[in-house]
Amino acid sequence: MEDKKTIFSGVQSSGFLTLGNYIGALRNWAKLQYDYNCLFSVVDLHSITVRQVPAELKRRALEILKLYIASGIDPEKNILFFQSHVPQHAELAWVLGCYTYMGELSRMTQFKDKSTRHADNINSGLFTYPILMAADILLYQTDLVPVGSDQKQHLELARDIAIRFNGIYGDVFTVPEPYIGEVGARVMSLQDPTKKMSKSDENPNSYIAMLDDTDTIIRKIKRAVTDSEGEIVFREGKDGINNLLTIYGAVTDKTIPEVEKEFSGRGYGEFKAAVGEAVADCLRPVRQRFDELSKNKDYVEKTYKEGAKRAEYLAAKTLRKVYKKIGFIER
Ligand code: ATP
Ligand code: LTN
Repeated sequence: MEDKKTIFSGVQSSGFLTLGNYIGALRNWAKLQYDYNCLFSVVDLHSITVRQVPAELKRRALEILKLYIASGIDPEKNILFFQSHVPQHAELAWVLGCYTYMGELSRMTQFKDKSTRHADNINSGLFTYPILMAADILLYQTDLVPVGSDQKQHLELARDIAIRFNGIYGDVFTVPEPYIGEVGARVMSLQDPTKKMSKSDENPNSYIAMLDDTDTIIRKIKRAVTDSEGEIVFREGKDGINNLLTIYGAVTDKTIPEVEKEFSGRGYGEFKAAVGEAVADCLRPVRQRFDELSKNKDYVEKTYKEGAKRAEYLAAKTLRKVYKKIGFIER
């Protein structure tokens, strides 16, 4: 690998990727590929902490990998792979679990959230999830991890585990830092704009899927919850309009004041129609590249097989070092 800093990130294969994932993650990752060595994984092992239908899991995982490429992440410049194809993730997770305290895991807010939402399936994977995430990151001697604010606590734990391990055995792991790029817009739900737009939301009208067609996008934006004031300005209490202003700004590369000026004195109907068109224009090329990739199965397969090979080479190197330091007999 070239002498650049290493970046690792991933998305779980647990639903359709949304406009939020595109604006908050994929689109930004594509900009990092020139300055960093990047690994982007579809973290399928993570997604089974919540029950998945096998055929759907398979379809979604492949869809996400294709969306990475369609968003402009070049498989030649970056390592794109499925987490389940690189066995060292699960192996290192076991090891790291022996250096993580129950108390630390109990404090994770995602565990508290998800165990409330899935009260009928509070499995131990849900509890140990952050250990697997730490393994993902530490296996590649990752310097920087681009994640949203909801993942900061998990990243902090990965750092604590790395520091603890290094404290016992010497410098084994690079201690990762969160990567805070340009302020990434946070896209909110179209139906409840106080919540973030989420791929696991039950109501499909609350999100724009990256693969929604133009008519669907326009219809969903038209139905977005706003207010009855009729003024297109970014202001506290106008969560729906603030969200549409943010979305329009993000997809057209304009600032909020520019957008406010553009629509000053115009009605919500006209504004929503413009936002719908702009979002559709932004996602159309991604969808077209996605459709082309879908016709080219061999290329996609070659990409993830090659990605797994390159990832495994790096992962095996770290795991060998870990086993040696711990005192396991060498093969
Ligand atoms: P889930 O709803 O299943 O928890 P999610 O849609 O929140 O999933 P993640 O897999 O947790 O998506 O996130 C993948 C990446 O996309 C993260 O880096 C996250 O910060 C980013 N992201 C997700 N949703 C949004 C959003 N609404 N706005 C901005 N960025 C987002
Ligand atoms: N937990 C993350 C997904 C994830 C991840 C990672 C992100 C799993 N392993 C390693 C960055 C680095 C999520 O739910 N967004």
